[in-house]
Amino acid sequence: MLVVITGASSGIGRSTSEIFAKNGYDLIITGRRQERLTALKTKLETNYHVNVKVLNFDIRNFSEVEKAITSLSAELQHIDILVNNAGLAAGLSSIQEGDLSHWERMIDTNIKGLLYATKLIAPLMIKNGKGHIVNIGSIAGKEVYANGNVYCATKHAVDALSKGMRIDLLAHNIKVTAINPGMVETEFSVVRFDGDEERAKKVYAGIQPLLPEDIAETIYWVCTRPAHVNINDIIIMPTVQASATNVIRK
Ligand code: NDP
Ligand code: 8X3
Repeated sequence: MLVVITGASSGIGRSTSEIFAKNGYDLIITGRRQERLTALKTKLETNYHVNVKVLNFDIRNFSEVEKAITSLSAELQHIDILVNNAGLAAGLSSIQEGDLSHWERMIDTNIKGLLYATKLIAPLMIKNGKGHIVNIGSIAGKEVYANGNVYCATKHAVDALSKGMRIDLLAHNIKVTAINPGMVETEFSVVRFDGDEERAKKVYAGIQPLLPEDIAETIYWVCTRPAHVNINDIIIMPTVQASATNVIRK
């Protein structure tokens, strides 16, 4: 079995790579930070004796993604599972004060990047007669919160695309699952606040957030249901979080 995980250099993607490798799956791991991906490949191949291929591309650039996917050998084009995980929030500002470059990064990564990977990999699954696509949405794709405007819009788009893909790929025996986490402690908030680690730490102060491993286990679970079962949609939250903004802190 072969799994493609986008955004495997950090957080949820890295943990997801670990759990699949531990269970004997071969992997294609992607991201921009080549050194991290190479180190992860070495670690997973050494510890779990699986094959790991690194693809280094910026998911916002269709021709880079296309070049990487079409360069795969025939064997590596037999992709069983695609985890569309690469994504980010950039900024937390009102709509009138929002930064255009933040908006473009989020739209280009979370919506267009997910579409690019899917457009290139779904036809390979169709050729193989089966497949499973797991889209990482967010509680921000189910609710909207103050200053979350464009990030929430991109994750609402992921919600809509997951539903649309499920319909379009139904005839091709391709499962589509959306997983929508609440707060997970990864590099997410450091990226959101343009590298401000102190501000990022405050997001998780006084709470036990989800760990990337929690999401990885959920992804692995949905991908290991029997052939006749598809999990359409999951919202997974820390116990201390009831909605995007209702959080109990110590
Ligand atoms: P991290 O910042 O830890 O990881 C994000 C990953 O996405 C990195 O591997 C990064 O790789 C990759 N990525 C980002 N931009 C690009 C790009 N332009 N091209 C290629 N890869 C890219 O965050 P998380 O693990 O938390 O985020 C993973 C997903 O989970 C995202 O879609 C996020 O929206 C979603 N999510 C996160 C939640 C949270 O609270 N953490 C909650 C709900 C959803 P690199 O920088 O090497 O390119
Ligand atoms: C990440 C969770 O609440 O910061 O998708 O939007 S949140």
